[in-house]
Amino acid sequence: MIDRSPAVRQVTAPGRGALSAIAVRAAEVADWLGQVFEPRPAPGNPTYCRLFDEAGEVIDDVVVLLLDRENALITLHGNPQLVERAITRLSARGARIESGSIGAWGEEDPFLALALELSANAPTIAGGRFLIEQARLWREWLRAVGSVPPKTEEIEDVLSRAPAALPFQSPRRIALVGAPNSGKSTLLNRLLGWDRVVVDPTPGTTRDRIEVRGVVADRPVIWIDGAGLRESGEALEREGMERVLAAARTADLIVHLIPLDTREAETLDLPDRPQLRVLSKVDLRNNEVDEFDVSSRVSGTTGEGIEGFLRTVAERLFGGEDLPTSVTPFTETLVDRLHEVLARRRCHEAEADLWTTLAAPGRGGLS
Ligand SMILES: Nc1nc2c(ncn2[C@@H]2O[C@H](COP(=O)(O)OP(=O)(O)O)[C@@H](O)[C@H]2O)c(=O)[nH]1
Ligand SMILES: [Mg+2]
Repeated sequence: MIDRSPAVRQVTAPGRGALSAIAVRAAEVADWLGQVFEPRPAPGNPTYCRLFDEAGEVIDDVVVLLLDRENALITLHGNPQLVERAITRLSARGARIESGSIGAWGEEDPFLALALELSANAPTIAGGRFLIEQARLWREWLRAVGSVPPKTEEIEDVLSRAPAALPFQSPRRIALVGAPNSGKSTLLNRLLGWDRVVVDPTPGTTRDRIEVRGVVADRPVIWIDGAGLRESGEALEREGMERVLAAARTADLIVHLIPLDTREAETLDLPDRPQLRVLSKVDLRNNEVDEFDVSSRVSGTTGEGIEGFLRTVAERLFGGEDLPTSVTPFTETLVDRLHEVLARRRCHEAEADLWTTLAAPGRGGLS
């Protein structure tokens, strides 16, 4: 006999991740969750809720998705202590704690299993919610495709959104480059919201290469900081410059900082990668600001221009800040599958089997 008493289990791998997911099963799960979450989760779209402890204190802001009348999925921040508190709280309300990872979820719904797996990379709840919503959109799209294959333009349209979602699978790498003292480390600390890197007026302070995870428009990114680039410099500094250039050669975006106080836009011999020229230290403003041909103007010291800078970065890397609300490929495999369909069409070959595999890819067939 199936045990119908409430049960809870962690579905993302235990340990560090930006987000975690907990599955809950109970008869009339919305009512059951309504005892500890506010507002009460509603069917349909994922609901933003707060989880309270016995004392009425907030444990975490979470997203609750009701999968059906009995099953719900809760996405919360990934801190293991929060996850433990949430599970303890639910078990105190009578839920059995089950073990096991995604398990059955993967067989029932490979898109949801994939979205959950990737949601551990999502740096914000909105990012996690986007992925879980994508699982539903893909399921619906593929159901419709089962009867009428989409037009080529529709597939191309879906593919055009891929840059908005692929960073959840592989975070984009952004290299901060510029002369020594151009304000790279100050900008990075500002972007991260804490003093991760040493800042000093002595040129050449940052020597080793630093790679650190950050967030741009709800997507995970990796910021790369290191030695400033200049002609002279001792051996140790030159070694540092080599490391920065090596990272820049494979970066998805190079951010070239040109400090306002140098009074001349330097030309650096940078690797041939997508590039943004950014004027830095704009708080030292004078009348010459408009002489520079740049995409953004920032001050790491005052924070001026940071929002515009992040918007520009999001446009270059993701096609904009907004997370798409229609079906979007969120893994390379999904992109490849759709390209295969288009290739078959060009050769006038049958494509039905590709859609069948896409709709029922089996465990791990999508990642
Ligand atoms: N006024 C002003 N000073 C800045 C700004 N950014 C950095 N600095 C100063 O410039 C010096 C070098 O900054 P740092 O971030 O270490 O530059 P890096 O060598 O490119 O990493 C330090 O003295 C910083 O305080 C800024 O936006 N405005
Ligand atoms: Mg530095």
